Amino acid sequence: MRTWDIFCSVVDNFGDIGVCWRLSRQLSSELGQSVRLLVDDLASFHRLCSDVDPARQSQRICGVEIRHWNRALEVQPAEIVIEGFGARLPDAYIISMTMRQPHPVWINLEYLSAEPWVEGCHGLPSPHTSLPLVKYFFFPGFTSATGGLLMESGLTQARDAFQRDPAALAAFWRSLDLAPPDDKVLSISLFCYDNCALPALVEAWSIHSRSVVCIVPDGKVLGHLSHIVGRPIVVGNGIKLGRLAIYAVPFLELDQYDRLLWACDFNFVRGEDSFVRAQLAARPLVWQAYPQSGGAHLPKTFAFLQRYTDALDASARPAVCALFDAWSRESADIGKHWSALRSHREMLAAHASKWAAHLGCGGNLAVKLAEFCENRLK
Ligand code: TRH
Repeated sequence: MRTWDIFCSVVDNFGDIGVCWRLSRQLSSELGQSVRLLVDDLASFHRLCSDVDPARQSQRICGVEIRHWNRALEVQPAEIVIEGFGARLPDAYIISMTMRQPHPVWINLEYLSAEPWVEGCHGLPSPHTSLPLVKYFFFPGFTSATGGLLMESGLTQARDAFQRDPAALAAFWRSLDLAPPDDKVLSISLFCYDNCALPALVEAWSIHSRSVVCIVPDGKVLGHLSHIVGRPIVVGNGIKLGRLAIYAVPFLELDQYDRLLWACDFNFVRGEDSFVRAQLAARPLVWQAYPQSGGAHLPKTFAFLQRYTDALDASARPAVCALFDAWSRESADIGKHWSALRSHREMLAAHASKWAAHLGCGGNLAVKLAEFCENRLK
């Protein structure tokens, strides 16, 4: 067993803490590691995990020691130090790392990308400019030459059992205060950044050939949706617009959000963690990458699409690519691309299952990370 410090700085969203918490839980509960998770924003963490008490400096949940990372933080470095997404470690902590023998293995856990260059950069060392420390870049990814993806054990079984169990599904919908959608209704979850294509998408859903129910966890998008439909949409209520019903639900706990992805026919996701979880949900998805200036997020989107559609029947490929493209570029043409998908629905559902099964081929991130660090500590 090794000791780990995982530093997480919550920037302006939930992906950083979502990933760091998932990783911490898995290292502790499945790999028996001693994990300390240092988080600078416990209030955001609380939204994903209600057991977290934002007022406490130190607490233990699921075997993980959680510390509030504030100015007062004084801790001795662990054997393995993870910098989640470039979270800048305190200077005093870095100095203490030089005093520990052997020096801790220092990892920068990077953002996920399907781009091919990731394979060449994964695992590269970066010696500190003035101290006898080396930082390694650890890249999540989709191939065995990368760090793989976070996947807790038992995930597939839990997901399959849930998706095959009408009683579990019905109980889940009822837990959201919603009636379980019948087979004729297309259920969609929506989690996205501001997107100028949203009005056109809402319109397409409102005239869809089947009734559509769209579930929206609490967030900024509710304001945009309210503006589009001209009525306030707040948590706990819903509105109807033609064939579309929109329901706002609370921001769900991490594991409940998984269930939402498992329960819906189609998921709109964003960023990094919801994107991976939607793939693991074995349901068709549309992804909005974290928008970057100058469209730097677009190559990320296309690199993923290339992998995702590679094994998809050629007849459905253009429709999927066009929909991703329209959503990523925030195009008002999205409605026609949404409609074009209709004839491929069954094929897409089957493909989503195959893709989810294939995701394991790149390896399990927590296991690979632990091996990587162990090899450097020996
Ligand atoms: O919140 P995000 O936009 O996070 C992003 C990305 O990580 C991006 O790479 C980073 O640069 C930026 O933050 C700063 O999207 P993401 O990655 O999908 O994270 C959302 C997390 O919130 C994920 O762990 C799932 C979780 N979640 C819930 O627990 N409940 C919910 O109801 C919803 C909608 C999400």
